[in-house]
Formats: sequence, C-alpha cells, structure tokens
Amino acid sequence: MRLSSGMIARLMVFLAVAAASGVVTTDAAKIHMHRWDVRYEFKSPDCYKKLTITINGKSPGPTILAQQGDTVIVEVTNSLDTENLAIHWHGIRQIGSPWSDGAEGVTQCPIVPGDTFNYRFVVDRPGTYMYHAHYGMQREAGLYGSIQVSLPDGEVEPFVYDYDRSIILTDWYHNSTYEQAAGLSSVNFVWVGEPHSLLIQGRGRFNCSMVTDQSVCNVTNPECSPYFLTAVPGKVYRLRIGSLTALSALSFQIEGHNMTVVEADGHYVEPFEVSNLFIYSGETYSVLVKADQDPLKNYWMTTSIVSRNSTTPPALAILNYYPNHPRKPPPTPPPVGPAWNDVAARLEQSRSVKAHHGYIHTPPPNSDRAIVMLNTQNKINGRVRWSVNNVSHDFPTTPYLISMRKNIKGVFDQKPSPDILPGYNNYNIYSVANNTNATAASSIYRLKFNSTVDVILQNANTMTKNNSETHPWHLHGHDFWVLGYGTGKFDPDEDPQKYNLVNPIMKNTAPLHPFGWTALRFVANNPGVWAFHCHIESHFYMGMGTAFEEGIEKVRKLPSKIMGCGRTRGRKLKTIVK
Ligand SMILES: *[C@@H]1O[C@H](CO)[C@@H](O)[C@H](O)[C@H]1NC(C)=O
Ligand SMILES: *[C@@H]1O[C@H](CO)[C@@H](O)[C@H](O)[C@H]1NC(C)=O
Ligand SMILES: *[C@@H]1O[C@H](CO)[C@@H](O)[C@H](O)[C@H]1NC(C)=O
Ligand SMILES: *[C@@H]1O[C@H](CO)[C@@H](O)[C@H](O)[C@H]1NC(C)=O
Ligand SMILES: *[C@@H]1O[C@H](CO)[C@@H](O)[C@H](O)[C@H]1NC(C)=O
Ligand SMILES: *[C@@H]1O[C@H](CO)[C@@H](O)[C@H](O)[C@H]1NC(C)=O
Ligand SMILES: *[C@@H]1O[C@H](CO)[C@@H](O)[C@H](O)[C@H]1NC(C)=O
Ligand SMILES: *[C@@H]1O[C@H](CO)[C@@H](O)[C@H](O)[C@H]1NC(C)=O
Ligand SMILES: *[C@@H]1O[C@H](CO)[C@@H](O)[C@H](O)[C@H]1NC(C)=O
Ligand SMILES: *[C@@H]1O[C@H](CO)[C@@H](O)[C@H](O)[C@H]1NC(C)=O
Ligand SMILES: [Cu+2]
Repeated sequence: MRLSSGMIARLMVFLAVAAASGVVTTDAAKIHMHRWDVRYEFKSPDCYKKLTITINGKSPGPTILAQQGDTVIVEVTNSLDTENLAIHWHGIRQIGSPWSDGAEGVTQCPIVPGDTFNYRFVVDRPGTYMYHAHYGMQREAGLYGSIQVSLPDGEVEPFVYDYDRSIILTDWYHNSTYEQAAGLSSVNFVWVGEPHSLLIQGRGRFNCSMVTDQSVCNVTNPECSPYFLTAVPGKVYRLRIGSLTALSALSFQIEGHNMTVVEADGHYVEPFEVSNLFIYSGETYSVLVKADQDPLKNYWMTTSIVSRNSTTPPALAILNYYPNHPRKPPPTPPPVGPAWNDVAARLEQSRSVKAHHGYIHTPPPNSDRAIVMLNTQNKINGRVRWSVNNVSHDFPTTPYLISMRKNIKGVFDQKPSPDILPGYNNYNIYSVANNTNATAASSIYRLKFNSTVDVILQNANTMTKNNSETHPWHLHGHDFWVLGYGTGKFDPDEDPQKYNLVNPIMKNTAPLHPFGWTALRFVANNPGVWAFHCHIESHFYMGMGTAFEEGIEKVRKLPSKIMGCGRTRGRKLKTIVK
C-alpha cells in the first residue's frame, strides 16, 4: 500500500498523540505535541488582581522547546466562554503551512468558544521566537510565551555561554481589552493611556498603596514577587529577551553589567556591547552577560519606557550570585534608564545590528518593486485611526487566505492599496496631520511570486503638534533584510544608494523611528497571504496594517478547520458532516 502524504501526516499526528511524553522521534526530526487549554483566570502579575488569559493555568504560557526541522503541534482548546481566539507563532515563517500562522482575518477564522484547533508547523530555523494571541487586542490580556529552537546535533553557535534564560517583557493594563477596544473605536475617543505596570517575565509591581482594597492589590502575593536571576560567578548567561508590549518601546539594563548582543529575531548579530538594550514590541534579542561582578552584592535588572513621556514606573528584577544569593532587593537605587526622548541613541543602536560575518545572507542587489508606506494618524468619520498611504485597514469577515485560494468574490476591496501616496512628494512629514478623513478599506498588496520587494516605511507627524511615534512593524511569513534607517523624509533618488547591501541583518520586526524612515527588502517566495502591521496593539486595532498576497495558486488544499466564518460559514460544517 502506498501512503499519501496526508495519510502519513495523520499517522504522525496519531503517533504524537499516542506518545505519553508528547515527543515522537521519527528518522531525524521530532514531533512535539502540546495540548493547551486557554481560559480566563484571576492573576496578580503586578500584585493587582485582574482577569488574565492563561494557558494551562499560566501566564506567560509554557515555553516551546524544539530543534531545527522539528514539527510542533499545538492543540488549542478555547475555554474563554464568550471570546474567540487565534494564536500567532511569531517569527515562524510557516513555509507550506500558511493556515497555521494564527492571524485571524488573514489566515484563519477565529477559534470559537468550546472549539479545538490544531496548529501544526515546522520550526525550520534555530533561534528565539515567541507566540501570542492574534485576535482583537487579546495579546495584552496575557496570552503569550517563548519559542526556543536549538541547532541540529553537532552544529554550534558563533558564541559560547554556560546558561540560557528566556525573558519576555510586557506592559500591563488593569482595564480589560474590551473596555480599551470600546474606547478606541468610539466617536468619543478614549485613549488606552500609559500602562499601569511593566512586567519582566510576567512579574511587576503596582503601587498598592494607591488601592484601598487589599484583596484587590496585595504586595505579598507570591505571583508578583520579582523575577530573580541567580548567577554562578564567572559564568556567561545567554538572556533571550523578547518584547510583547501592547504599547511601550523599552530599554532593558542590568546594574553593573554590560551586555553583548549576539542574536536578533533568530539571526546571528556581529557582536556589539551595550549598557542598555532598546527593544520594541515583536523583537527578540539574545544578549550575553558575564557574571563577573562582586558576588556578595545584588544587582537590579530593570526595564523602562522610552519614546513616550510615560508615568509608568520601571519594572524591577534582581540578579544575585551563588552561593549566597540573598533574595532581597539591592540597597542601591535602581539604575535610571535612558532619556525617553533621545531618538538618536535608539537610531544608533538600530543601525548597529548587522549580520554576523560568518552568517551573511546577501540580499538581491535590486528590487522589482518599491512600496513607500507613509504612516499617518487621521480621522475617519470622527474616529481616530492610523493609516498607510491614507488607507486605514479594516479586516474582511472572510480571511484573505481562504477567499483568495478558493476564489470567493466580493469579500474585500479589490482596488490595491497604493505603492505610494498620490501627492507624496508634497507631503510635509513635519506638519500636523490634516484632520481629514482617510479611507477605511480592506485592500491589500498582491506581489508577483518570487519577486524582490522593498518596503520603505515613512514616519510623519501625528495629529498632535511636534509628535511622531515609534512604530515597530512586523511581517508574517518572512524575514526581511533591514537595508537602512534614516531621519527625515526618504529621498527615492539618493537614499537607496546608502542601503547596506553588504551585511544587513534579517529580522521579522523593525522599528520605524520618530520622523524617520526604515527600508526593508524581502523576496515574495512563501505562498500565502501574510499580515504586515504595526505591533502596537492599539495602533493595529486602529487600522495600522495591511497584508501581502504571493503565490496564492501554489497554496495546497486548505484544511476545513480554518473555515466557518464570513462567506465560509457553511464550509466547515459540510466537511464535518461528510
Ligand atoms: C479604565 O478603567 C477606569 C476605572 O474603571 C476608567 O475610569 C477608565 O476610563 C478606563 N480607561 C479606559 C482607557 O478604558
Ligand atoms: C505609592 O503611592 C503612595 C501614595 O500615592 C506614595 O506616597 C508612595 O510614594 C508611592 N510609592 C512608590 C514606591 O512609588
Ligand atoms: C495578601 O496575600 C497574603 C499572601 O498571599 C495573604 O496571606 C493575605 O491574607 C493577603 N491579604 C489580603 C487582605 O487578602
Ligand atoms: C559598557 O558598554 C558601554 C557601551 O558600549 C561602554 O561605553 C562602557 O565602557 C562599557 N562598560 C564596561 C564596564 O565595560
Ligand atoms: C513629560 O511629562 C511631564 C509630566 O509627567 C512634564 O512635566 C514634562 O514637561 C513632559 N516633558 C516633555 C518634553 O513634554
Ligand atoms: C493640510 O491641508 C492644507 C490645506 O489643504 C495644506 O495646505 C497642507 O499642506 C496639508 N498638510 C499636510 C500635512 O498634508
Ligand atoms: C468625513 O466623512 C463623513 C461621512 O462620510 C462626512 O460627514 C464628513 O463631512 C467627512 N469629513 C471631512 C473632513 O471630509
Ligand atoms: C485621504 O483621503 C481623503 C478621503 O478620500 C481625502 O479627502 C484626503 O485628501 C486624502 N489625504 C491625502 C493626504 O491624500
Ligand atoms: C526565484 O528567483 C530566483 C532568482 O531570480 C531563481 O533562481 C529561482 O529559480 C526562482 N524560483 C522560482 C520558484 O521561481
Ligand atoms: C518636540 O518634542 C520633543 C520630544 O519628542 C521635545 O524634546 C522637544 O523639546 C519638542 N520641541 C518643541 C519645539 O516643542
Ligand atoms: Cu504603531
């Protein structure tokens, strides 16, 4: 009997389910089976009790560990009762499995309450990645965690270390995401404001003396005891630091210890030393820290907000040393982070991130198409929105991947988004954005398969005088080369000549700095439809994103489990009945 690939796949799933350990070894690659139950529970990550989305009772959720080439299967059960769900595997390119990307509205219908959905994908590159909710603004309710992919047996990294730790940084609000979403989308606009706390690996501290009810905010709750890193003197620690903030750009620093940056979004970096690491939502970095300071002392590890004049206090964690490792705060005041409005320092660090000399992927020397994306804040029918080239993105009720692959017509705006804003040359990025209607549309960009595409993100003044924000842009399904960062307005004649085509880093998320531009290049060779958006939860919610289609005709038969919404409502049912 000959087995079809589908039968083999089903057999492998069966084997994976059958294995009590959850790991099945085939010839070389392994299958990792995870069963996750997602629900709301009261948690106090910053001492303040709040309904939090947990995975198997935890926030942050379990770390996914795998080796390059392995298959990961996550069987997600949505036990949220009244909310839909989707989970994105941030940095995993989903080659051959675009329906497992988890971008609700782009690659799948949401997982409805009570339903179970299997994400199945291959982790094809070593490195540090993350996962998080990708439905509405759910990510900031606590559904997130780390993915660590190790090298194949016998291969080594271009740096050495003794121990490995994952730390995800987040910001934390006490208001529910639904209250925030309602505020953002109402005519009487209510901004989400600055976060109540910052969290280091799910732990922070709100000032409970501002809350009268001790059962709501209790500083002795062990859930909000600080994160401790206990180091063996003389050893080198690899800290895999990721940011999944809802809003904040961050700086991370360790008192008395410099850090060497060695990895960014799964790519090796030509090492450079920093005393503080700037990190934007959606990015991951590995830094090496040598435990070479006085082991009788404790040291602060802190993260603080940059780019916004925030009132949120820094989050505090503690580094101590074996063998004494007193679990108490250092006597010194925590280090003060960098000035929030020092854009030049952030720009300089962004520019320092280059590919490691032994691991350079040379980009194609030219692009087939350049898309200049002007980022503006506008109003549409009285509501505040974010736009790209005057288009503020609305998601269709039928996901793009399904409607395009199955040729379902009339689902989204067919007129493509513009490659450059008409009148771009005369647009003054320093003047307060005109308070006029932009266009709300579900249009996207269709790319010629295998073509080389440049995206130049251009920042501008918001609707507030002398204000331009930092936007970390994240691309699904790809890594892009970061060809350059600039200040002011991008010059299409002069600036491309300054692109770094020698050793640009590849990333999946890159910041767009205030009043500046960021140039990216990628090859449209991963059949599917891929979201590209600002990773700030509220900006994305307010329309700051789009999607790219490439090689849709090459996408294999879609699993029926991704259907069930919009114009595909009947399709899931039909296959179940059949
Ligand atoms: C957050 O909750 C507080 C207290 O309920 C409320 O006053 C405030 O308006 C809410 N903020 C947002 C942005 O929804
Ligand atoms: C906490 O809040 C109280 C009351 O507003 C204030 O007096 C105190 O200084 C704050 N503590 C810290 C550590 O910020
Ligand atoms: C605060 O938390 C501690 C430790 O969990 C507990 O013993 C105490 O009863 C709590 N206080 C209140 C008022 O809930
Ligand atoms: C830490 O790194 C900064 C920035 O590279 C450098 O200026 C400083 O000298 C370093 N400090 C130590 C103690 O090595
Ligand atoms: C930042 O905010 C503080 C109040 O929180 C204000 O005093 C200060 O002027 C602001 N700085 C700038 C540059 O706007
Ligand atoms: C806003 O509109 C006015 C009048 O139409 C125009 O003069 C100005 O240049 C516009 N500003 C921007 C930033 O486009
Ligand atoms: C924006 O659109 C709304 C409704 O389409 C219209 O009432 C309003 O006048 C428009 N505003 C501007 C500034 O064009
Ligand atoms: C954006 O679109 C609106 C509505 O179509 C139009 O009035 C406005 O002039 C456009 N703005 C720019 C900067 O092109
Ligand atoms: C994609 O483009 C590259 C370079 O132009 C070429 O070598 C390769 O054969 C193309 N692949 C496909 C599948 O078209
Ligand atoms: C503009 O804003 C920056 C902070 O982003 C501030 O440092 C600067 O002083 C402001 N300039 C003017 C002219 O208000
Ligand atoms: Cu943004």
